[in-house]
Amino acid sequence: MSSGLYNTHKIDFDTTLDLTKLKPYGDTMNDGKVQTSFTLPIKDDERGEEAARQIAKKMGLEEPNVAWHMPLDKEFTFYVVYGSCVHTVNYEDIHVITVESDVMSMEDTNEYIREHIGRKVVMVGASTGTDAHTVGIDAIMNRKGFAGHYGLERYEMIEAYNLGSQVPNEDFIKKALELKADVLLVSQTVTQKDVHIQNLTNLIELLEAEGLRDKFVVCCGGPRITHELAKELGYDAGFGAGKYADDVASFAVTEMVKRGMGK
Ligand code: B12
Repeated sequence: MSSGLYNTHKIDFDTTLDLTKLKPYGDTMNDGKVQTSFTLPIKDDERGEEAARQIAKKMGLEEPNVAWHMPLDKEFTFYVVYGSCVHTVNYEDIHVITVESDVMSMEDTNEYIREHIGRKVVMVGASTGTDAHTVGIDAIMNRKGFAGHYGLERYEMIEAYNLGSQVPNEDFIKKALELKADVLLVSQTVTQKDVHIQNLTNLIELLEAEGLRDKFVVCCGGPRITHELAKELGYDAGFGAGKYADDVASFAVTEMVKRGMGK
């Protein structure tokens, strides 16, 4: 079964891969193949297909192929286009700021809290400001959790309070004080006109104005949130897609201990 085919492939892979000129991979190294989808506000006919091809070319796709199109309405059409991306990026030059704590399991986090904090940690979460999306904060907090990761309500050593959505920042802070919170968890989904930035900034400004910023570990999350953005806005950490209760719990409890909020 030793496969000459795979060996050859491996050799090609290694010799043609240039990480300073990184491109998408489809079938062969450096072919640049990508699939993209979009909607155009036009009717579904051949002229529309040509418009989709031309748009794809302007997006940097060579030999675009409209693989699928369907009318959404009389004057709106959805397109799926394949093509070869002509652009590259220098992967060697890319550096990102990420959350640095190790991710612990629920059991290990409970044990860590028992050992280093010696009491239950209070975490209060909400989707704040105008944001009505609850699924993200529920994924982090609800007992059943999300995608195989239990939520914070299930952690024996965490008292988790999920305040729901559209919680004004003032009410959020008031409730956090009432509950003697250690950790604040903010979810922001809608990014239209940068409303997430305004909501997130406003919370930090209010905390600072009341001299409360250092009292809490403050984390935010949502599909457009990166750790880098969160830090820029004055948060301790930010968590985006693919992050779960274990990520934020591990970060928050180790941060508490670093800041002397433990035993
Ligand atoms: C469901 C939904 C709704 C529902 C929400 C119902 C509810 N109870 O939540 C309803 C219909 C109400 C809704 C309304 C709107 N929506 Co909406 N909605 C969605 C949809 C389909 C799914 C979002 C979702 O549930 N994702 C699943 C969760 C699990 O993912 P997540 O939020 O990213 O969470 C994960 C991480 O980000 C992270 N996380 C999230 N929060 C936190 C917090 C912390 C502390 C941590 C650690 C981690 C963390 O952990 C989670 C698990 O990994 C998305 C499209 C999509 N497919 O994503 C649009 C979408 C988010 N909505 C959108 C829009 C525009 C709106 C409206 C403005 C539409 C309108 N014109 O009225 C309104 C806004 C209302 C408001 N004031 O907020 C846009 C946002 C676009 C943008 N760039 O801003 C999207 C992307 C759709 C689109 N393509 O246009 N929406």
